[in-house]
Amino acid sequence: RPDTDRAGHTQTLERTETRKPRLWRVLLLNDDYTPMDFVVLVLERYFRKTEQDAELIMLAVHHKGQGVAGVYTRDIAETKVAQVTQLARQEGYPLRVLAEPEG
Ligand code: TYC
Repeated sequence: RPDTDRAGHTQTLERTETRKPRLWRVLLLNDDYTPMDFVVLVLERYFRKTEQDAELIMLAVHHKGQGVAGVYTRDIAETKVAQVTQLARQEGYPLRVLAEPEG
């Protein structure tokens, strides 16, 4: 917004617009083979859930088919998907984890 000071010089008030990044949900999908304890460990270690929350989320996924492990910016969400998928495969489990944009 231009304005003039006492000397008649144009002053410009600078405004920096910041936009919030789109957030991505990291989803856990149910399957018949991944052990419940492994899913709880993943929720604690990669999604910083308490043991109680991790158990509730794991059971919700087990019963409903899928559930939200956490919500992050895109890079963080994709990194979590890659890390958890790698660990699950290393252990021989078919656990599916994916990221989807929110909103
Ligand atoms: N259904 C699995 C079992 O009975 C447990 C499980 C829960 C697997 C959540 C995947 O995302 C998952 N061992």
